Amino acid sequence: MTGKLPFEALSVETLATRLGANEALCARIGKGPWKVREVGDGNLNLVFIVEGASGAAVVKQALPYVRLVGDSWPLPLKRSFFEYHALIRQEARAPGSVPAIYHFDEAQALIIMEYLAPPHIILRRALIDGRHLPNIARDIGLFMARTLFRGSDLSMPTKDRKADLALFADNVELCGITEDLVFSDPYFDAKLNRHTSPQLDGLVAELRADRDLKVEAQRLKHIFAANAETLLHGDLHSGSIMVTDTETRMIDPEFAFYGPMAFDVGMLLANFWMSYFSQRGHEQNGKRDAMRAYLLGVTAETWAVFRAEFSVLWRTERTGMLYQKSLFEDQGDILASEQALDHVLHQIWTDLLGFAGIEVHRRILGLAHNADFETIADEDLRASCEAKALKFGRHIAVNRRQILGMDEVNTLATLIERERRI
Ligand code: SR1
Ligand code: MG
Repeated sequence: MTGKLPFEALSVETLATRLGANEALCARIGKGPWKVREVGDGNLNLVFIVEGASGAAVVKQALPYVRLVGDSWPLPLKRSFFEYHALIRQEARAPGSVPAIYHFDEAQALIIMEYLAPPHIILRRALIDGRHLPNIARDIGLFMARTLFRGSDLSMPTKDRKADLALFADNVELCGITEDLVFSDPYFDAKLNRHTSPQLDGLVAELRADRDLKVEAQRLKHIFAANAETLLHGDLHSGSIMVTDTETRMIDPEFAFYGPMAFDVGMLLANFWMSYFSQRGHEQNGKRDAMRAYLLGVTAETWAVFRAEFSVLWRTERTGMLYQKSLFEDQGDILASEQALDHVLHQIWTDLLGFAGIEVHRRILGLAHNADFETIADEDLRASCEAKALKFGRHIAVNRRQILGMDEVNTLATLIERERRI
C-alpha cells in the first residue's frame, strides 16, 4: 500500500492483500500467510492483530466517522496523524512507556505498531476483575510527570513548543468531542446522553439544576480550552493503558493537544475512583475490600510519584523560558524556586480534582460510559454505585479549592462508598 491511494477502510479479508508488501510489517512478522483478527472495542477506530510466521503486530486505522455512533457522526482521519505524532513524542519523553511504532501511513490513517501480547490486558478490565497491579501507580505517575513536564515551556525551547502547539492545534474535532462530551453534555439533556433509568432520574435532575456544579464545569472547560500548557495524552483513562504484573504501556493518544497538565492527571485518577465505586457491583460476599483499599492506595501513590518526579525534573531539567533559572538558582535563591514549584503543583492539584469530578459525571451521565459500571448487570446495584460516584464527583469538583490533600479525598470516597444504597 502506498500513501498516495485514496483512503479505504481495511477489513479482515483485505488487510493481507493491501499490506502484504509493507516492508516494515513484513520485517516484523514475516511475509504471509498471516492470521488477521479485528479486535477494536473502543469508540472510534479499527484495530487489527496481524500474526505471521515470525511475530505479530497491531494495525490501527481511523475511520471517517465515530465507530460508536456510526456514519451519522463524521470524524476526520487526521486524528491518526495526531496519534502518531503524540506517540513519538511520548516515547522520546518517557522511553518505554508506549508501544513501538513500525510504520505510519497518513493517507490511509493507519499506524502499524507493537502488539502487546497476552498477558497484557487493558487496565480497566484488570481492575474490573479485581486484580492488583503492583507497578501502575509508579509507571503512570512517571509517565505523566515526564510527558507533561517535558512537553511544556518549563522544558522545551519556546520556539519548538510553539511550533508543536500550532501542529496540534488542528486536532479540533477530537478536542470538540471532549469539550462537548466531558464539559457540557452531562449537565443538560443532550441528545446522546443516557443514564441508568429510572433509578438515577432524580439525582440526574438534581445535578443538572445545580448552579455551582454547572458554573464549575464551565470554569474547567475554560481552563481546558484556554490553558495550552503542555502536550496532553488527552484521553488518559484506564481503557487507554495496557498492563501486565510488571509492565505498563499507555496507548491511544489520538486526543493529544496542548492543554492543562491537570487534565491528564485528573482523568486518570477519576478512572481509579470510578473503579473504586464500581467494585461493590463486582464483589461477592465482601471479597473486594482489599481491592478497594488497593485502589485508594493507587490514587495516593500515583499522585505522590507524579509530584516527586515533577519536582526532580523541575530541579534538574528546567531549561525552558518559564521560571527561568537565571531568576532563581543562578541567583542562589533555591527557596524561591521551591516556592514556585509548590505553587505550580498546587495549581495542578486544584484543577485535577475538578477535571476528575466531571470525568466521573460524564461517564455516568453522558454518551461514553465505562465498562466498570456498565458490566454490573443488576441495574439497582449499578445505579447505587453510580449514584455514589456522582455524589463524590460533585463534591471534588465544586470544593476543589478547599481540599487539601489526597487523604481528605480518599476519606470522603470511603465515607460515601460505605453509605447504604443511595
Ligand atoms: C465519541 S468518543 C467518546 C469517548 O471515547 C474516547 O475514548 C473519549 O474518551 C471520548 O470522549
Ligand atoms: Mg481511545
